[in-house]
Amino acid sequence: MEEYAERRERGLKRKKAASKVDDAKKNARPELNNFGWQTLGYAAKFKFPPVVDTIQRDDATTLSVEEFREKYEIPGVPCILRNCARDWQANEKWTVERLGRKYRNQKFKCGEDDEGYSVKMKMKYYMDYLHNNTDDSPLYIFDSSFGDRHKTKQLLEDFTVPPYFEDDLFRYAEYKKRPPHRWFVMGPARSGTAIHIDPLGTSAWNTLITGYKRWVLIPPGAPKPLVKPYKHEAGKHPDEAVTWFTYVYPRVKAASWPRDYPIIEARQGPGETMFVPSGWWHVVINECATMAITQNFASLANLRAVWPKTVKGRPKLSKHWFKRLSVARPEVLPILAESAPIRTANEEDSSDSSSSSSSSSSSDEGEESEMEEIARKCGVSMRKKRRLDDNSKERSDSPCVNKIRKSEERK
Ligand SMILES: O=C(O)CCC(=O)C(=O)O
Ligand SMILES: [Fe+2]
Repeated sequence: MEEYAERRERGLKRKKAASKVDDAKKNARPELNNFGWQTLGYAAKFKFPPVVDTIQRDDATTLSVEEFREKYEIPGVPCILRNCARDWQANEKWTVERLGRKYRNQKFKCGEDDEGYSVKMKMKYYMDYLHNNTDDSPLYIFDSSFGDRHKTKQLLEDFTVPPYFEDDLFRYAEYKKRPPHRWFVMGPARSGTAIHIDPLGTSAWNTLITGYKRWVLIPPGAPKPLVKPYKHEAGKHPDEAVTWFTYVYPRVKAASWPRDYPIIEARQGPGETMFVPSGWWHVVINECATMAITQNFASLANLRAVWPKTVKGRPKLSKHWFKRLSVARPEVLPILAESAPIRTANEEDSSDSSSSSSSSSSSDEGEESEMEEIARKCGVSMRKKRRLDDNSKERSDSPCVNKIRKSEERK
């Protein structure tokens, strides 16, 4: 009798997990409702290509910050650093079993719905999914707010930012205003990240704690149509790593691949930290269940790329960041001025029409302060714009930009 009750209990729990997983799947990928999640049979058919590893590796116990800058960051050379994570508690704590148990009732983001809102799942249901799914391209936990939630922020104690990446210039922005910058990443075999360039010209580091990841990196400047699956290949999984490895990987390996864009391949193992420089295309697929931590950052080496993209894509943030940087790191102002996007005549306001050398010229609006002039040269205007009508509201306040911001989270 006892046994029957236990079996019944287990059966009910399974059913509940299955229904929670189903709900998340429906919200995250509604386009698969009719097509199905296992239609392509990848769980049985998808073969990881033979291991090729052409990335440079270096040892964090002997590589100085200055050497890292000279050798990798400034020239924009990807590398894998060993031993950055040697002392991390994550090495003991982040096993699938332990972490799955400790955070079993906490929700993690595993997708986004059509409106751009997070789709979340409790860890205990995701664990069931991680072990049992046979999906072509499984749901992937990619969570940027674990550090802000009371019950999951303890994860922050399990790792530290390696010294090479400490000088993140976005840290000068108010925490709530800065773009999402760190992600807890977990997923089963075949999950991964489709080919992309990280947002806002940032660079990234990605430390793997458990499992193995396959990476392909393609140099900046490679045209999008060259690195993405063709339309007829994309099917129902246009933005999935499995699709890339099925259709595009054979092309990047072929003799016809343009010499201008030599690819780098890597098989990242536990304890290894991948450095992805600004502007590099990259695609990642998990060979088995993996757990990783990744952060994006702005630095002296990539600021020339990050600043103009921030001014254009996040005007309000750029203004705030400019103010903070000019107090905390005034030495970067020449870099901002040098890399500021060129403004079209439409974007110039009347106060801009006077030449920069004649800052003494005054107008009805009053004189331009020295700081205002520097700001203008950096591509931001410190002057309050007069509101003409409702449409004059900052673009970044509109709901559709919120959506863009949300999807920016998935690097
Ligand atoms: O671990 C992954 O899936 C790759 C994530 C990524 O693109 C990154 O860390 O920049
Ligand atoms: Fe990325």
